Amino acid sequence: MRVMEYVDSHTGGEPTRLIIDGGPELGPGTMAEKLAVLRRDYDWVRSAAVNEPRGSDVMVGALLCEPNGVIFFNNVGYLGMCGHGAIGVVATLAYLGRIGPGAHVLETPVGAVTATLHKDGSVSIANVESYRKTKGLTVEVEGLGPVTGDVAWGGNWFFIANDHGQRLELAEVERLTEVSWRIRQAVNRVAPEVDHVELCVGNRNFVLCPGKAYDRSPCGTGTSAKLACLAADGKLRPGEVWRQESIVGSVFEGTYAWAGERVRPTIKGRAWVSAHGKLLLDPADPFMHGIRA
Ligand code: PYC
Repeated sequence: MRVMEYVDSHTGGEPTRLIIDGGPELGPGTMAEKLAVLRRDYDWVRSAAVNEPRGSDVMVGALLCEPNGVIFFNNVGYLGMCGHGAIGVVATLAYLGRIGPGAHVLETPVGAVTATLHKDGSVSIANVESYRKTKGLTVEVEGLGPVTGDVAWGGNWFFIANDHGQRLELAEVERLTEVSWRIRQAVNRVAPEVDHVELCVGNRNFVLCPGKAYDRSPCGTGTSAKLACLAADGKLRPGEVWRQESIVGSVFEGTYAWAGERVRPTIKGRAWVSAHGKLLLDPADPFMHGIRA
């Protein structure tokens, strides 16, 4: 029986499952190299931890790589960075008594981020440098017509659209999911790197993640990409607070500082630890490695 100890948390409603013991040994090397080993040799760990029957499509997993590395993943693959997940990791490490208030560096496959645990339990993530790659890309979306948006990097790749004609209400998530999925397919014909779609109305957003689950949190990397676009358009000053609200009503506060032509976003939010347990992987269980499409 293989046993993996985990702690679950949620950040603004979006879950993070951090594997704290029993994960694979990924060897020496950079976090990008460790991710390559995880993907090549131990993808079943990802699937066992987040896919049904032990997880669900909504679950974002994180593998702690001692001393301070973390690799994020989901139902279909791996994430470069994950803002809500990083906040969840910090809340979990605090719950375990491994860290206290102050600044802590987390290494991710796309760069180091600095996480500050505040005394009130909230967490600020100084994210990787973010930027807008393409302004005003118009794609023809099946059943919807032309949709225009920006392609931007915030630790993951986003297509961010403001003029999409959708109501951003929780009651509409099925339609928003379907529409965003079609937008992504259209965008991927010209921008294959994009794997998150972010629909905005003012400060509110709906983010569709790579595996077709929507982000219950305001999406930390999505907020970072949005900040990069606001900065590029001169619509938000450095240090000015942007309150990004998710489709379930949770909020991240974002600010940025210029870093050359890119921005360094800081995202503030709070996570709550919700479970602490052991995943039991019995080799006789036909779904030991989770249900994979
Ligand atoms: O918070 O960056 C984020 C995120 C990415 C995917 C789900 N959440």
